[in-house]
Amino acid sequence: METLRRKNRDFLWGVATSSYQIEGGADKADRGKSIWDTFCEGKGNVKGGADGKFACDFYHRFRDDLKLLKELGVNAFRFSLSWSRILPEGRGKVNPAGVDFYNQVIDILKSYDIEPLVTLYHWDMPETLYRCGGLLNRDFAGWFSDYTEIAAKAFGDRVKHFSTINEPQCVIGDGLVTAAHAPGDRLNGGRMRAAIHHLLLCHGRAVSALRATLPHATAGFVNCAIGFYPENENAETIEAAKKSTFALYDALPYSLSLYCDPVYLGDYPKEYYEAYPDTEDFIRPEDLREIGQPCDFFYQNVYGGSPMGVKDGKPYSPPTKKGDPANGLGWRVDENGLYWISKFVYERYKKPVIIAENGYCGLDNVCLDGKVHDADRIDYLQRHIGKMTDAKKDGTDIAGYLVWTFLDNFEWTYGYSKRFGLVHVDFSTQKRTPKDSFYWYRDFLKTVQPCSKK
Ligand code: GCO
Repeated sequence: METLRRKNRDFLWGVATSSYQIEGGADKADRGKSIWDTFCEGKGNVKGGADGKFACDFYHRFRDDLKLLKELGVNAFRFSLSWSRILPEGRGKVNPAGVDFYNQVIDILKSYDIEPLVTLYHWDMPETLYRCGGLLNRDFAGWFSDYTEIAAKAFGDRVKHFSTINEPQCVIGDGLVTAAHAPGDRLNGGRMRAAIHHLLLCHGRAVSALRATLPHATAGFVNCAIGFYPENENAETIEAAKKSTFALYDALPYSLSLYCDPVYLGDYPKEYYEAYPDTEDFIRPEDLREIGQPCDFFYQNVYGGSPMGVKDGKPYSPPTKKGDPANGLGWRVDENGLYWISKFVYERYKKPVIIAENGYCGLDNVCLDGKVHDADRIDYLQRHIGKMTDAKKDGTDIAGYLVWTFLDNFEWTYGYSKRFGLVHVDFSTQKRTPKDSFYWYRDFLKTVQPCSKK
């Protein structure tokens, strides 16, 4: 009972955000350009020609926004650092104004008793480093580790939890293979696989830098997955869902085990070497040791789920039914995904899981009464938190849950047309309106968290 109480007290309840999606302040105080700035300039890349130059203007409004965060009652805030705000050229000269901005954010969080969870890389690569070859250049891992060391030294006296890369699946798949995201490349074959390896090396080198600078900090890696789950609880069906979760997908860069096996188990899946013998061209023997050094948490982003069945001994995906619940992006709403993905990754990788993103995209208009009645989001959160509680009861070690996201923001290629926030943002006036889901989460948190010290 004592252990359970201690664990509950330490549980991280929060919200997650990312730098390019909320900060704005793109031209402020010597921030360097990132690949997302450039990508947004490309015609047709982002809906409505939108960009993150102003976004939620968090760069100027963080004091008020963090006050709102305090009112929400979370004990954790996940945000990412803009690498090019700290190092405008990606390496070399540090920008004191960039460091100062994050110092202020972190100080306020600490004064509110909110744990800062820092993501080092949430997709906004400094443009200059991309021009030097980006992830195709093995040196990139060294640049990432230098940047990590700078961040660790600057913020590590107050930040305990760091994660390295957000969603390698999207960094590679969306950014470097399908060209859907910045930088908009179309790599394939060995070049694509070299980029994957270099990204993993970035993670490994960053963990080394963190360990050397901050022996007490925690490190983790943030993944997304489809969330296959068994449509019934027969052992055979469970096995089929698990197998699909960790299979190498035809769309290789979106696989989970491709990245997580090297990071958490010390080597690529066997099938990877079988399918791609050329991989040895860019994997050096010492790399895997560095990539696979112990991490503290497994950060999992989860939005939906996809059932798996077994018919005549063969796995199959039951077709979606007309009218199945979906969010405003058409993503299937299915909380079983969260239960099973956390269980599967916990069983395989044996690290406490942090649900690092879970949220709902809605229409979220401000109504005549001045409020935003986002009942669908409340329902979504209830369903997912409920499943997370079940997973914990059934033995999955879950250490935190973070709603994606705090403020409506720049939703990548959808620009400002899609809303995931607990707080509505009017992008022409920057007015914030907490949605019904904000108040729901606030009231819910009062029931699960002991009163904060402050
Ligand atoms: C991701 C990113 C977020 C997105 C969110 C909704 O997981 O894709 O981390 O930046 O905004 O997922 O699409």
